[in-house]
Amino acid sequence: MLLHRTSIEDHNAALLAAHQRRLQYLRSEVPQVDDVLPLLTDLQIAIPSWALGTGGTRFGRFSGGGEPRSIAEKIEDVGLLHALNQSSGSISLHIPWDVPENHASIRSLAAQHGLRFDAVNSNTFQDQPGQQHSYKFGSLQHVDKAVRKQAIEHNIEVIRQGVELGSKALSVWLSDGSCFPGQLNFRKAFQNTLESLQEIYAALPADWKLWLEYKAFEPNFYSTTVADWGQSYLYVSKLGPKAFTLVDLGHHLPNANIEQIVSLLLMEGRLGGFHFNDSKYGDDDLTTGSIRPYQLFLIFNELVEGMDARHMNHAQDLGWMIDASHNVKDPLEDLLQSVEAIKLAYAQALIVDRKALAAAQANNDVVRAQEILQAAFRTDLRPLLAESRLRAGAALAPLQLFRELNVRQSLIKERGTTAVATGL
Ligand code: LRH
Ligand code: MN
Ligand code: MN
Repeated sequence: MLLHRTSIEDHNAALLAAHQRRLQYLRSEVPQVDDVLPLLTDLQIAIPSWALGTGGTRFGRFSGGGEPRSIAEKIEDVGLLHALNQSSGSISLHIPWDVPENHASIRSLAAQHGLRFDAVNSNTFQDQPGQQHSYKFGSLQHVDKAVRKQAIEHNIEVIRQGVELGSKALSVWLSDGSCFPGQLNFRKAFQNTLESLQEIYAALPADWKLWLEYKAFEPNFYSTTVADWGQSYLYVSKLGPKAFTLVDLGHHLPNANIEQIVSLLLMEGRLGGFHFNDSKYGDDDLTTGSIRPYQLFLIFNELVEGMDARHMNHAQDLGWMIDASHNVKDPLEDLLQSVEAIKLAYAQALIVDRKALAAAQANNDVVRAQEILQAAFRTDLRPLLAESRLRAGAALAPLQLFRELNVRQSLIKERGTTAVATGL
């Protein structure tokens, strides 16, 4: 389904007067509004191909229908999101859930929608039909060299696919670990994993990055071989300058101080980027900002401060991606909500009075420091986001327009109700 420009223009025309009223008020309250606008426009959030269909749990899946059946349809869906918000300008493929075949035509379809290819993700956490060795007891950590070799080769193949598509990063998440004490020699598992990663790293093109994700538990419930940021940091610092730690917000033990982790990784030049989602209990993969929006803001607060201190480009120097799953929502609506929440947290962090905060910190004025942060967090910057969309040619209210245009019904008509999503 293609979105016509006129649909967006008509929608914006109808909402314009109310929008301008709100923006004018915001301008009178927040002097930095016009400095923040271009930064907001620049920030693009990658959409994972596996989040475009309805998710599920091991207990079941309830598809809402109209799910993409091919890479082309996944690109079309992300194109639709991008047309609505001009903030979802790339797609991240997961191989072999996605099997890119005709690279040139996939690339040109993406370009037609104004999209590029974000990181490519490898998958050595599931066995694929016809695969010679099983990953039941791990992949890059495996006690059997032949299994490790198979997993290394898969990662190198994923890099090759990514090169064809114009990706610039390989994202590695390992489910490797153990379910019971005694199952694994931790030191050997670490060393095997490191050696395997070194072989993959050696195959990275010069302008590529390797992002190593960590996760505290699941599917292994006793140990994970890349369990936390410290372990990921250890691997990436041993690998070399093109390796970075990737922070998936849902991959921490309860109550972890993620903003502090982010700050230190950034300080050490080892923060690769994010998988945004939200979590109440574990790797819940809920809509970003739906459970702990203040935490999200605090993460962005560290990002803005830390990136500025290192003179980094906010939009380009880190990977920004969603990694979510939607069991009861329309996936596209959910993704629109996540992008909005991410950009809102970013905007709030951008208006923090940094000079005043530094002064409060220098004076140990704890109350003032809290007031400064919460003043930014509690400012309603939604009109600012809407204005950045308006200027970029997107919809003032993407979710509203998505519903007004009955997008899901059109997709169901076009693609049917047969459930097709792959992935978790
Ligand atoms: C693992 C994970 C990782 C995978 C994705 C499907 O929980 O976060 O990023 O690639 O989910
Ligand atoms: Mn993830
Ligand atoms: Mn996850």
